[in-house]
Order: sequence, then C-alpha cells, then structure tokens
Amino acid sequence: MSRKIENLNFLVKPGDREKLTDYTERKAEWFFSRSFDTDGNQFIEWRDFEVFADIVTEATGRNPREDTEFVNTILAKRRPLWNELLRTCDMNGDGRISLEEWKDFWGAAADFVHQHDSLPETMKVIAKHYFHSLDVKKDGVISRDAVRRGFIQAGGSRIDADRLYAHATKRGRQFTESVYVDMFMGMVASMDEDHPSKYLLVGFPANQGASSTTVVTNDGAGSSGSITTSTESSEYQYGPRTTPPNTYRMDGAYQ
Ligand SMILES: [Ca+2]
Ligand SMILES: [Ca+2]
Repeated sequence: MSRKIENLNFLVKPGDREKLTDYTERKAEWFFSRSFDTDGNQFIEWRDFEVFADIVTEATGRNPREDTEFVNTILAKRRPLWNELLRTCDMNGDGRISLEEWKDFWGAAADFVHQHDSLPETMKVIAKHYFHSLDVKKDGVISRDAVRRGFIQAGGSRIDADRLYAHATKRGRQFTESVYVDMFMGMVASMDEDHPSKYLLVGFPANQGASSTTVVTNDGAGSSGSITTSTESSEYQYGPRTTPPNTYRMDGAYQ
C-alpha cells in the first residue's frame, strides 16, 4: 500500500494553510523557526543554512572564515534538503520560503497524511535528513545517547529526549528510519496534543515539562541551551557558553 502511493502527486496550493488546526499550525511555526529560519527573519533562505554551518563550525572550536572546507562539508550535506524545500514550497518563485508558504506546505502535507496515511516526498526528505543526522554510528538505528545529545545540542531537555526515545522503542522495537518517519508523520499531521510524536519538536511549549526542565551538567549548573562539542563520549561535554541559535540543530555535521 505505502509503496503504491510513493508516486502520488503532492501539490501545495496557496491557502492550504487553512487545512491546519490551531495546534498543527503551532507545530508548523515551531518547526519553521527552530529547524530552518536560523537568522529569524521569517524566511527560509540559503543564507540560513550558511549561518547554521558557521554556528556548527564555531561550536567545534574552528573558525568558519578559515576552515572553509569544514563549512562546505556541512553545507554540502544540506544542499539536497534546500533544493527539495525550494522545489516544493517556494510557490511564488522568489528563491526563499516565507512563513506563509511554509504553512501552506505543512497544511497540504497534513492533508496528504490524512488521505493517504503516508508522508509526501518532501516531508520524507526532511525526516530522513534528521534521522541520518542522529544516526551517528551509521548503523541504521538511533541510540538513546544520540537522541539526548541531539536534544541538548538543539536546546531541548534530556527528559523530553527520553520521552521520545521511550515512545520510539516501545514494545522492544529499535529506533530505525521507518520508526522515525512514522513519528514524523504524526508530528506533521496529528491534531492530538497528547500524541507522543510532538516530542520530535525540540523545546515545543506543548511538550509537558519542556519549559520547566533544565539539563544538569557535571558542574550542576542548569544549561539547557549549552552546546555539546563531543558527540561520541559517554558524558556530555559542554563547550563555551554560546548563545544557542534559534534552530533545531540535530545535524550530525560534526562527525
Ligand atoms: Ca531566515
Ligand atoms: Ca517564496
């Protein structure tokens, strides 16, 4: 069934944002600002990816002006994602995606999920990008540690990371790409505020406890917004107190 619908046409039309409920609209807005609109100007542009790459580079102690090869490696990983976003979401063809275009996209995608019980291709590209960013060992499975590190890097809480992981691995299953894509589908389309797929939205206000939780570091200080610069050690290591960017930095580009 799901294979048959792979090729179903997915079209976004102006006004598809009307298909959003208050709750799904809030999720769309959160994802827009936390995942993509790095500079917060209400548009997703290639510039946002460049800012993101600089932030990630600085978080590893490198100078983005000098280590351009490192920066370009990060950008190269995200170029296909950007091309896909532009292709599907940039309806007026101005080379950037406004918040309204994004909401039309999200509304069309949620409607597609309700009709076909499957994600449209562009949403799958986004989901798979984030899955592979978290699959740091490249073995097709996300570990609990990887989820925690990803959440903390993105300014989220360890408690929410554990909630997400517990749901993803319920009944003994592994956190594979297909589990991730399924949860992503729920995150896009579910109107149920208790649906655990919401935990994919790092720091989302509706995630109970997210706003009141701080991550306790080795020195005991709350630093939910700190940046980890090591991705393989068993203890979380915190870099300098950099202001966390307004983005969902679950990107494995450090590896
Ligand atoms: Ca922007
Ligand atoms: Ca546009």
